[in-house]
Amino acid sequence: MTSLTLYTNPMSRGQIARWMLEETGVPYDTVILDYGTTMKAPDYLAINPMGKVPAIRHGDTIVTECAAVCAYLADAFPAANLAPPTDARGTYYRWLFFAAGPLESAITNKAMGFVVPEGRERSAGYGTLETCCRLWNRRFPYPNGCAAISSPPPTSMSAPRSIGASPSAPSPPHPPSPPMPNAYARARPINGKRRSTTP
Ligand SMILES: N[C@@H](CCC(=O)N[C@@H](CS)C(=O)NCC(=O)O)C(=O)O
Repeated sequence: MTSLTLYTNPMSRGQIARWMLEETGVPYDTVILDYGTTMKAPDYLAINPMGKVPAIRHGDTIVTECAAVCAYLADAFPAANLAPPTDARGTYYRWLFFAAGPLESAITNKAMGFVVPEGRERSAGYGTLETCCRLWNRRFPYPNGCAAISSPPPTSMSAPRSIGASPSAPSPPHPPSPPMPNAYARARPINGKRRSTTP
């Protein structure tokens, strides 16, 4: 069988790749890298010159970038039924790239305090964080979605934590959730264990 390895750190976006690997149902190895040391060492830079996680190696193929890893795994393991048929991928690609591009940039910029100068939104790929979150929540109306950043000041420290919001910011009200997509429903460890053959 072709070898499959996840390079990650438990406190990282590597958990996105980990989730997808679990969904495939195939065994894989895990290599845990430490920030600033093994992640920047020559051995790993040969795999991902960015010195970032996650990355996967599948045989001779290396894939980096969470969204690319997810799309690659869905294609590499079609029996897991994780992607729509190729002639019906418009919506799939649209939101996969939306999450990896505009939404991620908007959230990162917010977290780091970068502000798009007034009137320059048309040149920023994500426009505004508020627009990104509104569209995301409209398409995926689940609790703890992407919170409107312009929400009023926190009223409760126990408010649910939402993507792109400060931990104490209250989430805006959401409509009742539709049935969970299959991938969410199936995202449970098998027999309480991950499929990784290494930690
Ligand atoms: N665009 C990349 C982002 C990867 C990324 O920024 N990973 C962080 C951890 S969440 C990292 O490895 N940081 C280590 C560093 O830059 O030194 C992806 O989607 O995979």
